[in-house]
Amino acid sequence: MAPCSCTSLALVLTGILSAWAQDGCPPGFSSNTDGCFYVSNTEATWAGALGYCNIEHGHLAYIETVEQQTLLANYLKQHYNESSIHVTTANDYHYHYLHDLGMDVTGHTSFTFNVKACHDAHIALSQDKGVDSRNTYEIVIGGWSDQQSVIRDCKQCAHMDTQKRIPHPLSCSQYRPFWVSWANNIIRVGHGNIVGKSQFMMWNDTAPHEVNYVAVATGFGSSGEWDITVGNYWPGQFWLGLSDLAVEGEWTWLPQQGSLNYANWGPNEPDNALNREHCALIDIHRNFTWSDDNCEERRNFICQVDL
Ligand SMILES: [Ca+2]
Ligand SMILES: [Ca+2]
Repeated sequence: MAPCSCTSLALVLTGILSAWAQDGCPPGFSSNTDGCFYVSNTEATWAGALGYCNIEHGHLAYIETVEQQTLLANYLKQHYNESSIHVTTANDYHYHYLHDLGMDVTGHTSFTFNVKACHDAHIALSQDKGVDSRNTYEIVIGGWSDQQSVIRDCKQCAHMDTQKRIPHPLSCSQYRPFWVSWANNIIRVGHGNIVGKSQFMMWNDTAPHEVNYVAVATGFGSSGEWDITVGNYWPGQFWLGLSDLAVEGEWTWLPQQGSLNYANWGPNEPDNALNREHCALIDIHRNFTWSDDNCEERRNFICQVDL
């Protein structure tokens, strides 16, 4: 049995819980003094998110004062939680289920991890418990002597995506950070611990299966140490109703067409990177500051219904 130290942490609650009741709001919305709010744990393009909010006769959230910024940031802090476990895997290609180690991925669509292994870090995303079943995605990072990474549509099956251009993604002596996501039936793998950033493999499964179990393994000459974390929001960046689509650099709250009297942009934002960033989001990973981003990217979002 591999050693396991299991910890669970919830971010500090600093909010004004009593400000959020359920008065007169659509199902799933919480109310505060500014209206009803819905925080998505799914993701959509900016236009898609706006459409979702419109169905509830609302709009993407406005943050027009420092008080509104504080209230929304506190709400996100209160509802964001993550848990972490440590896993040791031997050189035996034996899969260790996170579920058996106290980590449940049900309802999640991603996780992040730091792994120390010379090569051959394997991750299985399975519908049922049993990586030998057909309903398993198998991800290999740093296989083939740490020269190649792949996504397979079952254990040891055909390669659906291959990445050979990043030699030595793993290290025998250092932990390396990665993320894996299966949101919207798209299997994605990236560097770093911010889900959605620095992606290096992707497979859009046209005949997808659910992911209810995650397991990790090493083998083929390598053992491994893993620190694995799941959080409830993916990717933790939330579209706001703020855009400069109409006139570059003129940020406007839509559809109200209010001008920007208060802003909480992060460092060097908005930067209109690649001339393609015309929609604004609030970022849980950047101290709840705002960034401009590509409107076509899929992000979490916050809907607001005015009472
Ligand atoms: Ca822009
Ligand atoms: Ca930007």
